[in-house]
Amino acid sequence: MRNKQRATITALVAAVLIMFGFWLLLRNIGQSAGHPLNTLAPQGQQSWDIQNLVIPVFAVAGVVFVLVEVGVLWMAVRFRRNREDVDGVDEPAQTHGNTPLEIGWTIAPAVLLAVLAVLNVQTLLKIDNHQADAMEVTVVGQQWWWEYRYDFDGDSQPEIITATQMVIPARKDVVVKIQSNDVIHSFWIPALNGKKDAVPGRTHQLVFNADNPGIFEGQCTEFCGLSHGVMRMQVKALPEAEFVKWKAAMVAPPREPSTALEKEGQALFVGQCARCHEINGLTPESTEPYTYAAAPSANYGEEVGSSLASKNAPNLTHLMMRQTFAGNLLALYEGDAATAVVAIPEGKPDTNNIKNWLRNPQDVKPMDPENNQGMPNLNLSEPQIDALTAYLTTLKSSLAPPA
Ligand code: HEC
Ligand SMILES: [Cu+2]
Repeated sequence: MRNKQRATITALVAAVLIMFGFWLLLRNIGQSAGHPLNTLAPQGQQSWDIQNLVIPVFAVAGVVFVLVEVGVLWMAVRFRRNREDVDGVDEPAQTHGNTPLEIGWTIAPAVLLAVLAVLNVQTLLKIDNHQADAMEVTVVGQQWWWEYRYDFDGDSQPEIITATQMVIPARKDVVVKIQSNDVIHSFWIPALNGKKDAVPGRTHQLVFNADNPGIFEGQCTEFCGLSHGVMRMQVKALPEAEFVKWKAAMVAPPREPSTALEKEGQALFVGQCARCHEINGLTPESTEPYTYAAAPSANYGEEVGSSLASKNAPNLTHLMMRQTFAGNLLALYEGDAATAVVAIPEGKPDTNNIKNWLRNPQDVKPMDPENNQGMPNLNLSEPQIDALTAYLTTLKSSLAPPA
């Protein structure tokens, strides 16, 4: 009799604890504020499709889990051997060899899994669906930042190359073609879709369709070396008219430097930075700015055709058209301007962040430039850093309103 009471209490306590665990897990459903990588806060068609699969599957699995765990604990306590029990006399009734029971607990899980499999395959097919005329963006993972190439006319020469912040129109299908330049990365914007690996030599596809304009955070989710943990990215979804504005601004050349300091910075850039960074049309090698090597590309300093530019570093043509840099670690603008959902960012450039980066990039982010991974410390003097920063902050579309 003692066992029976103990078993009931144990089972009740277990049930309460398990429910509490589920509550801890699920209380963030739908909350994106303060949880930028919450997988349970969909903001796009595909992530809703996934959510609509996850919740019922989790509910079914949860019920099974609670029944099994509570049952196991209840039985373990209820049918314990008591100290005064006599072996062979006080044993509980044995159910070994109960055929209906065994057939039952074989068939029930099989049926359950078959139903879940059908739902899974349905969802997998659904999230790959897209409009035939959907916009395409090629995403290239690199150690440790993401590059985006937009080829609107389909001639495999992208018209726009940018980094870190991917810009798309909201409420439209966008087909994302994922590649890698070095090792395996994984592209993951949880608010919009699941994750897909970026594998060298392969192209993997995801479809995005953001419910509303907004900025959605992401993180590389395949261990890719030193700075994997800070290899972040963003998707900025704009209202369609704003996206058209962004596109026009991005294909226009950047503003010309005007002050003496900006011109000095440009000259320094040509001498020190252009061997890695492309600025469309700036150096002779980049008069054909879009002959971008297909992944996997050459290493730094290695000759690419007639060009010495490795093009293995972020394209900086329209640096100030993005709102963050260095793998989304640093803001390019002060205050709210860094997160405003606009086609052409406006506001005060965060020159401190840019200067900190130029002073020593490896202070900001661990990198290994000796092995062609990341940006070296160029030991720039403070006046050089000032000039370069003045020049970098001009790198915004000539269509942008003057600062
Ligand atoms: C040896 C190649 C190399 C040289 C030379 C180099 N960089 Fe870089 N730079 C990189 C790489 C690689 C990154 C990407 C680092 C990351 O975020 O992981 C980068 C990132 C940057 C970024 C951030 C871009 C973004 O969108 O995230 C800026 C700005 C930048 N470099 C400016 C400069 C300037 C200015 C110079 C010249 C003084 C320079 N770089 C010289 C390789 C180089
Ligand atoms: Cu990565």
